[in-house]
Amino acid sequence: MLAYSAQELILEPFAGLVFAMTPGQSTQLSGVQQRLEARAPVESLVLSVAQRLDRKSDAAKVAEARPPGNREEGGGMIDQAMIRVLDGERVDPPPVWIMRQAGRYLPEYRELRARAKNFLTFCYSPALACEAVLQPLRRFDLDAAILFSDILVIPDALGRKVRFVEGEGPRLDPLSKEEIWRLGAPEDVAAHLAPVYETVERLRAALPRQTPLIGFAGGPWTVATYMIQGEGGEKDRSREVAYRRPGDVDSLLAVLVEATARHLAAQAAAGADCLQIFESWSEGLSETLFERLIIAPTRALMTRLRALGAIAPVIGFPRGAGALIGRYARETGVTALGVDTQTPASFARAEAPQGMPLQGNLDPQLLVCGGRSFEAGARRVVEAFRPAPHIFNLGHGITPQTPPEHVTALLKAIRRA
Ligand code: 1CP
Repeated sequence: MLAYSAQELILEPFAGLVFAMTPGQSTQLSGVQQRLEARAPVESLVLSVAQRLDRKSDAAKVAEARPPGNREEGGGMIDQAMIRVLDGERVDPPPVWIMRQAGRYLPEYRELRARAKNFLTFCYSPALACEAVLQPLRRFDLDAAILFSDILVIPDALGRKVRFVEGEGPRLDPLSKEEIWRLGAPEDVAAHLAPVYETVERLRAALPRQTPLIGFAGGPWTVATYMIQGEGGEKDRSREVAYRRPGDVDSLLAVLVEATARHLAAQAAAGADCLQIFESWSEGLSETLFERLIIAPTRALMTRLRALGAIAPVIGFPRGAGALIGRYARETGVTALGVDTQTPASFARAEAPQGMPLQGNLDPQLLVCGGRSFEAGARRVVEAFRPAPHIFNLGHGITPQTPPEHVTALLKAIRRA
């Protein structure tokens, strides 16, 4: 583990990139910096970074081989409807996946979960994690699979203690001021998370080619709130810390940007077809804080991800961002915008850049209820996003109370819309 001290840590906002560097770890990044200074062509920069980071060269090669919207393999085109939408095409009926589609609402998931010692062991067991991903796909005709993992594997990989309390959710030891400077090196997270990439590789081999695999990570601020408070929720404490100790929080975000970029790039290199950033705690921020804690770190994350050679489309999901979703959509560099339950589709369409793919946003509680009004609600969502390129989803994750047969009814309703 690498120890940061306040004197050693330099925050280097350079050409839109934010790097956390210590003298000991700066060799790799200073090479990038030198190339930028020498104004090397962007492609050669991307390739040289890619070649030096194991697996990344694969992603760079895919960049040349993959025509937009499709993967080419053995001379044949692989048509993935969701990837076509992410490339800007309107597809009718829209492709569908469901946030948290693997999980506690499925009895077979609960049975599988009981087999693992704890939740993180589950996430780091490729056989169990693959099974969790495939369970909802066996039941439902979904248009995408999502990796089974969690946003809190990043704090775990950075050396923080993460535990999942039955019925309560995740708990971490709140990060003290001093501990912010003693986190593990963000460059090392991919080694710790190797079992996750093995899961991605196995899934890509197991899934039908037309089913895209979604990789994911938490947004830097969302993960930071768990690390600062020890539990979820953009509660008052994280905001207070952001005001009182801006240097500490900005440093934490810089470490998370680097760690998350590497984690997402490794998922793409292992075979993830697209990526989602879950910024689940975007709510309750003033415009000034939103700019500092969400927009700037996400923009740095996107820049870094692309510099690492990952070309996969990225869905940004700033849940609770409200009136600020337009700034998020325009300024972070994400490919597509995830829209939460309370945001009207018409507002998202007006605020996002023309033609940006949108994802969302049926109320998960309506899916719990089922029945006629739910089917009409699902069709209304489809209509409301027209004519934008649209991926149908819930406005947040499916809840454990949802009867699985309501998902079957949902797919039917959308495909009749
Ligand atoms: O014991 C269990 O089974 C715990 C339930 C559970 C599951 C199924 C947790 C704990 N995480 C997961 C998997 C998970 N987490 C996935 C893959 C499953 C899928 O989507 O099919 C994903 C994408 C996540 C992402 C995640 N974890 C988010 C972002 C999405 C969201 O809901 O906003 C967040 C905030 C977390 C933290 C977390 N992990 C687990 C829970 C219950 C929570 C949320 C708790 C809270 O509200 O603070």
